[in-house]
Amino acid sequence: MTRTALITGITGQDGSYLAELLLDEGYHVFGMTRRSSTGANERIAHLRDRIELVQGDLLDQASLVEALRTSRPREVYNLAAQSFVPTSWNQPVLTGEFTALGVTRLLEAIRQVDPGIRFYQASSSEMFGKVTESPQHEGTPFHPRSPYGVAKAYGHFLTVNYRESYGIFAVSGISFNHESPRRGLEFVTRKVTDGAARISLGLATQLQLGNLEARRDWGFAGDYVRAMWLMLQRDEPRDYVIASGEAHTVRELCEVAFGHLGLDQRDHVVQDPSLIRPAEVDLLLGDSTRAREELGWEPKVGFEQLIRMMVDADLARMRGSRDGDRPDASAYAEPWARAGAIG
Ligand code: F7E
Repeated sequence: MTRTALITGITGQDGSYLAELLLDEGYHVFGMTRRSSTGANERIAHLRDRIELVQGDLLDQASLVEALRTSRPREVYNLAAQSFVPTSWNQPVLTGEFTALGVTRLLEAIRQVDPGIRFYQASSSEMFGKVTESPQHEGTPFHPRSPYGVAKAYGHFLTVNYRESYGIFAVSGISFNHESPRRGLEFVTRKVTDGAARISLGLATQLQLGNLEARRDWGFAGDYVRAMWLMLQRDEPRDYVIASGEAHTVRELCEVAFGHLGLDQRDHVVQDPSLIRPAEVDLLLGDSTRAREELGWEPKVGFEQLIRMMVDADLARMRGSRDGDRPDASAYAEPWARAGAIG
């Protein structure tokens, strides 16, 4: 019998990779999308004839019930959120509505339509925030440092609570930063790989960044969606940390990206104080022993390989556009990568 899954946030980076994985596994894939006048569906354009889209919005309870009734999924992956940390200071209430209360609405809809649905909540290492120990694992206390981190902590605990209260197969995957050529341009990895490629082509000379000393545990999004899927295939629901187990500074990220193009980041990267966050997460480093042992999961793409892959993709995209009519590569920045996307 064909298994059916519903993905919220299917137009985002993770949604598109997860849809590919589930299609490969033989699933019937539904994606929930919000109505928008621009319809930013580029990341799933290549899948459009293989997936079904249903309209729904995490802000609208009735639309979630309807999306579940239409798709009748066995598994629901909640990947939708306001996911950009700096925006969460400008729009803290909206962030809470999508990223925190949206989880309640979706779980309530599941309870109403079919409590047998298996539910994956995309939780975040941002919940650890000002870390009390390193590396961070499933038992490490949370101290979120942004309205986004706080909202994710709510979503995490609500997922645990609905499992404990109602016996729903609901799991929280605590993913550390995960990147790819499909990452939005506002996130630091993609900003750096895009900036380095642009500079190497003579389209820019400088790249303005915030805190270069922040350390993150960066992995490849394509590896992380496999862990999400594996979590819902277990006999018992349990929460897992998904991480590479390696931390690098933003400066090191710049060194790898610029170095791959034969450039020295010191000649191009400048610090812009306006990009420093009101409260920073200085270090995130994950311990995914539980996922490795119980799910048999391990990441396949390492940090340097990931960054080089992203630089190559940005360069290819810009070269492709340069060979065309338009001389300005920025005109070809993929629309989803323009700042402000939710997903
Ligand atoms: O920042 C520093 C910045 O925006 C990483 C989201 O997917 O992962 C992501 O959240 C670090 C921070 O990701 C710039 O201060 C320096 O320390 O790429 P980011 P994030 O905030 O860690 C977690 C796991 C999520 O759940 C989130 O949804 O890089 N940084 N200069 C900069 N960051 C940005 N964006 N831009 C800069 O110019």
